[in-house]
Amino acid sequence: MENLEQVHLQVKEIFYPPEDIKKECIVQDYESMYKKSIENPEEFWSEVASQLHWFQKWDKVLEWNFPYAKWFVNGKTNITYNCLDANIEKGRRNKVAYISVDEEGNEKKLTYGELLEQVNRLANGLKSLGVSKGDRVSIYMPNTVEAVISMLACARIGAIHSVVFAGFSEGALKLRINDAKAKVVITATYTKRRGKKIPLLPIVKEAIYDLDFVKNVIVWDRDRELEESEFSKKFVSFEELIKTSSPYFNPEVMDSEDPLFILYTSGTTGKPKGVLHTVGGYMVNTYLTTKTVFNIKEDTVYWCTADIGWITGHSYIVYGPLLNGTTIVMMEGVPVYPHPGIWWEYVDKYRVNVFYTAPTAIRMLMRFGDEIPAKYDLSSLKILGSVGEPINPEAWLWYYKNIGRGKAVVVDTWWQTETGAHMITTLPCYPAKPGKAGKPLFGVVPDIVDKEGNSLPPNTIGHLVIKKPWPSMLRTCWGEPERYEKYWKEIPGNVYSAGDLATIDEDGYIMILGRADDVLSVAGHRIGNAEVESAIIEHPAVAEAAVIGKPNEIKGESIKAFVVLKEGYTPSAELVEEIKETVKEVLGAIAVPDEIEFVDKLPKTRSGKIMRRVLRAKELGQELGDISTLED
Ligand code: 6R9
Repeated sequence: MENLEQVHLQVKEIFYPPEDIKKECIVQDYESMYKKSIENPEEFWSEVASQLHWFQKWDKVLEWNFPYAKWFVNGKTNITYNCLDANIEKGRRNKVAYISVDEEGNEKKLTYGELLEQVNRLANGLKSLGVSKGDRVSIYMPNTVEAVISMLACARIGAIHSVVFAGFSEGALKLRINDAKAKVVITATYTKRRGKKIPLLPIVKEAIYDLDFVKNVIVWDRDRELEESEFSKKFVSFEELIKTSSPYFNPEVMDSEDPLFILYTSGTTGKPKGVLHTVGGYMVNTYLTTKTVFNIKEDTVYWCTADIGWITGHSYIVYGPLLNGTTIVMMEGVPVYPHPGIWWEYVDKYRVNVFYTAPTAIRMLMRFGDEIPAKYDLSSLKILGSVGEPINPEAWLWYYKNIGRGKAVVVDTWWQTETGAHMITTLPCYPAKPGKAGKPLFGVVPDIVDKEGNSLPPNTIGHLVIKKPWPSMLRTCWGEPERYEKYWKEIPGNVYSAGDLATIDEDGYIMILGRADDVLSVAGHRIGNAEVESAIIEHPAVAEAAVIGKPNEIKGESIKAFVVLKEGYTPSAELVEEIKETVKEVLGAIAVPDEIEFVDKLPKTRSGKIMRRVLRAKELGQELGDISTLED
């Protein structure tokens, strides 16, 4: 199996949490708390959910009608009540909720009181445009607090938000707006990257020009550069809407199982899946995991470097930390601009205690040398999180030594868009093993199985499955229930199949090795092989394409495409550039292949399926494996 080399790379050392951190841990006794969550889930989850505000208490914790789950049945709440009003009731009105910074050191601070007011105003604004409960709103925004306000305003009125990463191009954006049939799109004139303005509004205009169901576009005119004439009945100003709407709004009473958001993620086909999360279970589990994994205290300063366009941004920049009343740093920009110490400069400046990032960023920053972080006072750090892809022991150790200075713990959190919240991770109260994510979180029952669903012995590579429903699980795929059911039917035994390969050791630590299916992980971003292939085929010269991932030191994987041209076309450097440009237009820069090779034909099965596995093995000089189904 691929990735086996990683198994041999593992560090044998075990890292115990420093005494002062261990003493402060919210969870002291993981084993007994975990045991309770499995043996007595009703009681366990009731206790957790009771720490939050409900307009009406649930009748039953779980109704499991395979493969459909209802959590906190008949409970009524609003997640924004818990994110905002409840914090104010607890005396946090003047506590800073967000410090939203850009690359140039410009910051915008918003207290819980101010955030509530802004959210209420935009909620009223959305209502005035005719948006109501159940309507979809697409959000295509920079990674700033304005994006958070947009998400919360939707949740406040019960509209379903669908955030689209602002790095996606108009093709990807259009597909998502169209699939969700969004009534309104919220966007900004631009986002900033490496000191440059990257326009967003023109992309939205192009994406929606023939989508009649989009009634309004709300535009945050960041530099007030738009002419009067650019606003119309359709295009409304974000700032005006906020300014002219009332600051009071009674949150919509939501059923626990009402939808909260859709987030599109890559699967094995060309079309991304609209993962749907609902209010109650997602709220309870993002609250609990943020609190216990990051050990949130009243004075914790927390920074997650993700983008709100991904699930990590949803659960751990917005909902989880707000539900815990935390002070949250968020940044617009890249980790190396204006200099490769910018993150550490901000950790130092804001005295960040919890820092949560991706292995690809760590590997990139490592390359600039140990002297860069050494210039800053990073002594405030207590917990260092990792997410998005396996963290190789080398990067783990660098993070631990050069950022945590041996005085902070590293938590490697495995989870997915579909799981909504952390599933497997080390907790700060028990020792970590570099390269291994750790043990299951509360209520999570994982197993490593073969394709037939048989449990495998320790240290054997198999498929990672989850055997019981959990509160923040996806409820369906938007408009495609059969794709949802596939997660539970892929492997026999009524288990959720994560699509990852993993092993478990004799101490119960799980190590994730990577995807088992045709999904790439490029710089921690999930990209479907088929998605890139369909984008390549949009180029008029291309007859067929196959895409594989190649190991890459920094990005985890890089994309290589094999392309068959149509009759009459000859390979050229210009064609390579044109094809790359096509992918950039259709999907966005993150999906552009690093390498394109022209070939005469692609290896296929007799039924005509492209065997990417064969291409990959050939490319990497590995054994071809079973090729008995190969056509010729
Ligand atoms: C949260 C997020 C999910 C896929 C997942 C796996 C990989 C995420 C990981 C990890 C190893 C970790 N993944 N965290 N692999 N160790 N700590 O990334 O969601 O974008 O849906 O990706 O990412 O392959 O299946 P998402």
